[in-house]
Amino acid sequence: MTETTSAPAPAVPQQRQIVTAVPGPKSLALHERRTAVVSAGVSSALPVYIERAHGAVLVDVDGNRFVDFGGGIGVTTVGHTEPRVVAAASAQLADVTHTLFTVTPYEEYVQVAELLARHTPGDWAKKSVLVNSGAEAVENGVKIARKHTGRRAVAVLDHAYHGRTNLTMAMNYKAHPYATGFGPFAGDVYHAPNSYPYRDGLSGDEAAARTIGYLEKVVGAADLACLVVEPIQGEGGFMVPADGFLPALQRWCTENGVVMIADEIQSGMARSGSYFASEQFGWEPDLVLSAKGIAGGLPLAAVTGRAEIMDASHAGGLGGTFGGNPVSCAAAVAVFAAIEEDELLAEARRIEASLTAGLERLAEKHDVIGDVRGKGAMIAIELVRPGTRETSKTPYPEAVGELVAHAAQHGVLLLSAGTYGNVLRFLPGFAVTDELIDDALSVLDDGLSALAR
Ligand code: PLZ
Repeated sequence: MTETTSAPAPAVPQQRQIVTAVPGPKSLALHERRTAVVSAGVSSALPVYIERAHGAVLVDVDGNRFVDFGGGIGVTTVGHTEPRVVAAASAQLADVTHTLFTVTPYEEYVQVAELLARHTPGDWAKKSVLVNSGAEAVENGVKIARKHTGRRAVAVLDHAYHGRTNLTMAMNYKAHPYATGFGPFAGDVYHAPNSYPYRDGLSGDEAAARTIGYLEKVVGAADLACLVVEPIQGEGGFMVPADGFLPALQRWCTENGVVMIADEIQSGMARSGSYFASEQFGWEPDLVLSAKGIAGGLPLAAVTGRAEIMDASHAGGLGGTFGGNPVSCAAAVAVFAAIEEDELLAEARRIEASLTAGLERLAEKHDVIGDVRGKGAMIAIELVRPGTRETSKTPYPEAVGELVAHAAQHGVLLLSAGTYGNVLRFLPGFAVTDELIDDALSVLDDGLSALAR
């Protein structure tokens, strides 16, 4: 709806409150209109239509308030409608909305590249290209690595998720729902074993040896352009790799002239408690991919890395109409400033401490919680069938479905994840207080008790 006046938006109380059925009547009416005109291929996890959002809370058209543990899948890390982000983007919108950097450039793009050079891991000269989406960053990272190495093959890890474009569909682990029926797919993509301590029990060195063994035998280092890895796998289920796994892979890549790329699209931009999660594993990637949280909700993504690799492309080889849009860039500059001013890395660690302590308490009580894992504001539980926690660890996806639905009915927005659909993930923005976390965990506790019945 178009607002013609600029009356201040009403405050959004930072508490959950459910006043209608979920979805409510206005959401149901909108859903009917949507179903007539929006492709059935686009689904919605929770079809409540959101009218306003601030901090940690979403308000739907029926006046229900949800405490948001999804953040639009890890995007609104600095909080919904963060005032500095809104102000910077609004001012930029009025100054210059678009020119296309590859036609006539502007300072905000350069500022974002400077900030990325400063905050991505590694103490070397770095350059960036800005694009629109995570998948586009992955595509460009692969293009750049291929151009730099003159090699063809791309390797990824089992349980990975990298996007929905043609190349990235081939890079994902799960066929369904991402790829089924959408082929033919890009070739020369190889899926190597990952590190999944909860299920493989391997040390970092053992897991790395297994991955490297696969790459050497099945792909051959001489043909491998890049290895693309999420330091903490996102859609796959928040697998935190065993210590030493990522640095061992980087060493092997460096020795073999392979570009190692960190897909930090979900784990980056302060979410994990450091600017980029790679740092926490002692990994300094050749290239880093950012998106999601970088611009506080506006579309922006980046490939950043070693200057000599980033400069491999001929002039004109990289670009795109909307890549590095000035409004998104201005928002990103404000996001970086908010991270510094509000010491948000410490906030991410606070959230990690509250969430993991609370979830571990729930795990003592409910034996369907097989594992509690993650870093910063990126924490998950993996659910296993009753009585299998000490034995087969049999995935329990139905529990995740029931818990997500239970939470939504009580005003808590949670997301599922996991190759087996049995992971419940928490991706809150930093505006979530310890009180809101405890409150959400009490809702989850009730949901877990209801499962057992
Ligand atoms: N790499 C690690 O998490 C996006 C997908 C939402 P885009 N994850 C959320 C959906 O169902 O489409 C993601 C990611 C990692 C790449 C991507 C892709 O980023 O901005 O969605 O293209």
